[in-house]
Amino acid sequence: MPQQQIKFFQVGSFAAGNRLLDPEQRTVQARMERSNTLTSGHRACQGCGEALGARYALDAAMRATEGRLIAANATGCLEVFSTPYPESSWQLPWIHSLFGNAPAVATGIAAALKVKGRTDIRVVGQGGDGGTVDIGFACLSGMFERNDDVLYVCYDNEAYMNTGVQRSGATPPAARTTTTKPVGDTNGNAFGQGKNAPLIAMAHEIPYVATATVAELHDLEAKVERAMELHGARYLHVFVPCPLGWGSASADTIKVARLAKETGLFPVFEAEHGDVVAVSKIRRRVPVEEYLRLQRRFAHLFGDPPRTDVIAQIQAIADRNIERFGLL
Ligand SMILES: Cc1ncc(C[n+]2csc(CCOP(=O)(O)OP(=O)(O)O)c2C)c(N)n1
Ligand code: SF4
Ligand SMILES: [Mg+2]
Repeated sequence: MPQQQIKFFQVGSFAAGNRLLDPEQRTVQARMERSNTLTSGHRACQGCGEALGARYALDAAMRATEGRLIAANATGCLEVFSTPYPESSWQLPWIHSLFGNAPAVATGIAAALKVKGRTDIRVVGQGGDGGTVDIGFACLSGMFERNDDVLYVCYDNEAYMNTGVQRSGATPPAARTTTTKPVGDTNGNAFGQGKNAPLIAMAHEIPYVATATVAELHDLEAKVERAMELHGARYLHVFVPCPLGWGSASADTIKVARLAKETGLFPVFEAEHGDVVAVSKIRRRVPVEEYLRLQRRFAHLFGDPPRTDVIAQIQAIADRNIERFGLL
């Protein structure tokens, strides 16, 4: 079989997409009944958690709505790798407007459908953590407080990946990004900053808030299905490792996502009308070090000598989550 060399970078090189391969070398659908909302040919990096999460989330929403779904997408990797004009990997009505206004665009679509009496068609808004918890946050909060009939999905890879790994309000403490370099007295991103978007969403007392990771795709699908049973504003926050920005191996995306949950650093739960109604328990508790060591963005913590004091601070965050959400 002829070999084609593929490099796995997002920009300025070959990209990892089926479209670059001979038809006989392309991967095929595992299940023919999949709606395949985000189909082959997109340009995400190998092992991209965001591509995986988006595909499963929107496929589940498509199934739940029997194909009557419209998506509004914020600027970010998900939009850029999926839709380099004039191509698109989306197989549903999909609109990109701006970095910060995806919740408002989704609201507008939902309002127009209501006026037209098309209550059978449902709306999803989606974006990265920067588009959601930073620049789009006012639009999102407005969508929540008006209880607009939209499911908004945030794919959290904990930085602005599309523009070269800058810090966002969801970047964890001590992580190295291009704007939080561990130089001088600093250890990467500062402690005591950032925001917890799922908890803020819950404070709006909207019908449904949930978190999920790409390590448990059936759980992610079930949460999308539950969200689509409900009307009004709903929020799903999905933890999606980014091999390029985190310096993790492409093959470790699922492992990294699982460790985020099993350490307690990323609590997986569901909430309705502001109250937690279910948590996904930790099956085998692991120290945060196991999670941190897989990612070069934390490599400065494991030098000589290792920064055990900083690692202990991160462990304290995990321990607090375990206590707060009853994860054991
Ligand atoms: C008003 C505005 N400011 C800045 C940008 C440049 N920009 C595009 S995407 C992006 C970061 C996206 O980060 P995130 O939402 O976390 O998505 P990711 O790429 O990480 O998936 C930035 C800064 C823009 N498009 N518009
Ligand atoms: S930079 Fe990260 S989020 Fe963007 S396509 Fe690559 S792996 Fe996915
Ligand atoms: Mg991001």
